[in-house]
This record gives sequence, C-alpha cells and structure tokens, in this order.
Amino acid sequence: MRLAGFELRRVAMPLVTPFRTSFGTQRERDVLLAKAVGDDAEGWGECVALSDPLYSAEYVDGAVDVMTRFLIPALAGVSDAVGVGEALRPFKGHPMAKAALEMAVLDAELRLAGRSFARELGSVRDRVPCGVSVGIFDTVEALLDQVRGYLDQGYVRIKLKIEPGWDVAVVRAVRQEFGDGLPLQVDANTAYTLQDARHLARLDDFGLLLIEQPLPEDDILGHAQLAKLLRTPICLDESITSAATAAAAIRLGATSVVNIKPGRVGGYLEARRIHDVARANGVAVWCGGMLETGLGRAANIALASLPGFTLPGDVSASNRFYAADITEPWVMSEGCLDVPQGPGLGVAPLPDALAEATTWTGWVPVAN
Ligand code: SMG
Ligand code: MG
Repeated sequence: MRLAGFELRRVAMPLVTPFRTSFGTQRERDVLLAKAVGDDAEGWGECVALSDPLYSAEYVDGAVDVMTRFLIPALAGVSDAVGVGEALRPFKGHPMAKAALEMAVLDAELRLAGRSFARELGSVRDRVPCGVSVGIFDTVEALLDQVRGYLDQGYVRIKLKIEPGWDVAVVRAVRQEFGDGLPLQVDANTAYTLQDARHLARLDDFGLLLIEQPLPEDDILGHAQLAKLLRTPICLDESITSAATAAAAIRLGATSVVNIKPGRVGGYLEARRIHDVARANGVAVWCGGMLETGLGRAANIALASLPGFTLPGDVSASNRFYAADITEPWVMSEGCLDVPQGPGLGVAPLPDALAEATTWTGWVPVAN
C-alpha cells in the first residue's frame, strides 16, 4: 500500500452524563480521527488525547499540530503499521498521536489483507466481559444509583474513581449496598502521595481487585514502596508508557497488574508487546478506556480478547458514554461484547452520523 495522506477530522461527542475524575470533569469529547488514505485501501485511527493535558501531556490541538507538522510528513515510503512505528520512533513523546496513525494504517493494511484486528493481534476469545468506570459524584446516594443502574445492565465489574475525600467511605458504602462478591476496583489518577499510605491501607479491608495509579506518573519507586504497605494490588496506568517501562515497573514491584491503553503506549503493536511482557512475568493485564468512539472501542475489544487479558476491562457499551455513536453502537449482551471479526476494525463510521458530529476536517499529504 502506498500512502497518499491522512484526512484528519474532529468530531464532537456529547457525553450522556458528566464524567468526573480526580483531574477534572468531561462533558463532551472532542475526538480526533485520522483516516489513512492509500492507493488501494483506507483505514481509521482514533486519537485518545483529551482536550486538556490533564490525564497526560497530550491534548487534541497538540495532536493535530504534531501530526501535521512532524508525524505524517515522516511517513513517506511507509507501507504498513510496523513501518509507521519505525518512522515515528525518532520523535519524542506524543504516543497518542502516533498510535492513531498506526491504527489507521493497520486498519487499512488488514482490510486489504481481509484479516481482522483480533486475528492479527492474537485473539483467543470471541467475546469479552465488560467492566465500567464510574465517576465521582456530589453524593454517595447518587453514586449508588449509578452503580445500581450499571449492575442492572449487566456490567460484571465496577471501577470507582477516587480522590482525597472520596475514597474509603465511598468504597465502604458500595460494599455495604452491593456486597463483598462484587468485583470492585478503584482509580485515583495520580491524586495521592506516599504520605497517604496509611490512609490508602484502609482500603485493604474491602477486598478490592486493585488500586489504579494512586501516585504521580513518574513515581515508580513510590509505587514500589506503597506496594509493600498495602495488601490491595497496585495497578499502573499513567506510568506505563511502553513495554520497557512495564518490564521495569514489574521488576521493581511497582505494579502487580497492568492497565493497557494502546493510545498511552504508542499503538496496538506496543500494547501487544506489553501484554507479552506481563504474561511472561505472570502479571495480569486488562484493557483501559479513553471514552472511545465505536472505532477505538472495536480495536480495544479485539485487544481485550488476547489470552493475558484475564480481568474485565474498561470496555463498555457505546451507551455508557454516548447516546449516538459514529459507528453501529456496541451493545452489551450478558455482560459481554462480541469481538469484531470482519476485516480490519470490522466496523466503519456511519456516513450520516460522522457528518453530523464533524466540526473540522483537514488533509495532510504524505510526500512520496
Ligand atoms: O473509556 O471507559 C472508559 C473510561 C475509563 O476511567 C476511564 N479512563 O484513568 O483509566 C483512566 C480513565 C482515563 C480517562 S478519564 C477522562
Ligand atoms: Mg486510569
């Protein structure tokens, strides 16, 4: 395949309900899509950067800029997803921007070959169990109502967002209401410091599956120290930026479970390498989420069907976040989503829904 260029597109996706975390509240997603256009195939990539650099350093305007000025022009002569990774390696950082371009080329390449993401990545299941990430609310009652609604829909695992002042008492209330059998975990998005270790150890009473990213992104040693003070397993998210950092964090005892987000690590191929590293070390992984549209969700479901993904991911149905998706909606059945089996992502945007949501498009050629 010879790449002619990328169509960049921003789509505005209002959330069904505000999603509050320790770093801010999302009300609408401004999603950047990149469509790879080749001489004989096209493919879709989704950039998971948020509007503001609060989850990680990347943000949507920055992703458009780096793709346009540096990343896409570097893809001259590249013909497949492995080549994208090699061509973009000299550029520091910007994993979410890189991942979107790699995803688009992988989709195009696989569509051409008639092979699915699942098959390409090494899928061993045809459906994956769905967990759901639940934000911070003004009252515990409002949270309990939300959790009850998700359990009624069939979600098999609940993740609670926590922050100082919204942690131990909230977890206790959820346990009291829904029982000790509910698979439950928490995510702090870096909101604590090592000084909070004694407080966080109070979570040990509640049989949590894990605590996700309690400390800052660059504090690997802090997480290793914290792990010695808690019985609750520590799971890194923001800190894991590559297979190499995953290997180091595992070796240092900083993480005993790993959240894999392809965008955060530069793409689906690096995500698979992290899966392989973790599996070789007997460390469980699960697939994280970044409020993806149906496109990114398709790829995540495929990834989550690899053998090392032994915990339910933040892989939920389209209607968890969006009343109207830009693809056919992902619908949960018996707490699971079916792994897409068609060529490439196995899904494509619905032209009308895509046009409706689009706020901007641009064309960036690849000079060959
Ligand atoms: O897509 O289900 C989803 C969101 C899951 O909580 C989620 N993601 O730190 O894991 C995380 C957050 C990052 C995005 S918060 C706006
Ligand atoms: Mg997280």
